[in-house]
Amino acid sequence: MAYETIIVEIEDYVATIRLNRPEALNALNAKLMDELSRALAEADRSDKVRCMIVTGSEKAFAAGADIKEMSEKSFTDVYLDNLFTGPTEKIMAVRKPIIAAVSGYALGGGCELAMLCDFIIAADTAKFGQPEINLGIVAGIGGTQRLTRFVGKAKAMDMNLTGRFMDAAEAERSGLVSRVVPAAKLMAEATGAAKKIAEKSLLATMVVKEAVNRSYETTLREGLLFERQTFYSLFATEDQKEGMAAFLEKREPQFRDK
Ligand code: CO8
Repeated sequence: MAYETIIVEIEDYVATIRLNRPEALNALNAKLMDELSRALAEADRSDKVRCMIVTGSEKAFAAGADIKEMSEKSFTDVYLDNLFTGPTEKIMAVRKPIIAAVSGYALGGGCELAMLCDFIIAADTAKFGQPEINLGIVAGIGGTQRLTRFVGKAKAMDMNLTGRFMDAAEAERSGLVSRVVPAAKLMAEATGAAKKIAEKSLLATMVVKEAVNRSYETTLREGLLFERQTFYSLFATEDQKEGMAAFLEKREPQFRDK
């Protein structure tokens, strides 16, 4: 499918989706959010894809929602349009793992988009922030909610109230990102991680995503019950037999997603 604001490449069961509005530091306009969410949904359905990467440019993952596009809108417009809600819900519904590979600015909606992915690998140049406060608004797709769960109240308040940026080292210390690598190695690192995930049983990687995300939505006891049921249920799969047999026979497993 042809897109105007993103570039999609599929190789070795990994779909890499690059945000591509260089003239606006990949600012998220309605078209980009629509195309991105459609591309992710399509990759989710494709049997050629087992893991996805969302990335931007060296200078910017995304510098936030498109301020030019938003500036003319009224309450009625954004409320009736459900600004970004549809695409956000679509991204949340993706069941295969998504890695955000972040270089440069990940601000406002850009930081929130990275957090909508399953984990973030950052270049040492990455800068995260929720500077909406400087525009007289607040975060709209997770900057006060997901960020608080990821980095804790103190830093989430600080970032949302002052609008300051967090560099890659602080983001790693705070639990916002899983790894930080030199900028030149970002895509190799993200692709390596995605290929590793793509080699596993898809059933198991999808269950991991569902179970970890469940931990944010429920109590520990309910989450543990959910985990236990999913653990048991994977014993009904051929991939469990194959994974364990391969270990015992000292060979690589051949998972068939069955
Ligand atoms: N929207 C539109 N255009 C942008 C944006 C943006 N968010 N960010 C940068 N641009 C454009 C600039 O206007 C500029 O265009 P031009 O060359 O035509 O003037 C071009 O990109 C390059 O930007 P700069 O010249 O500013 O580059 P600098 O290197 O000097 O600065 C910064 C980089 C610091 C990233 C700076 O561009 C900046 O502060 N950008 C805005 C960051 C921001 O405030 N982001 C939050 C936006 S609000 C938001 O995300 C709300 C999310 C709500 C979710 C949806 C609700 C449901």
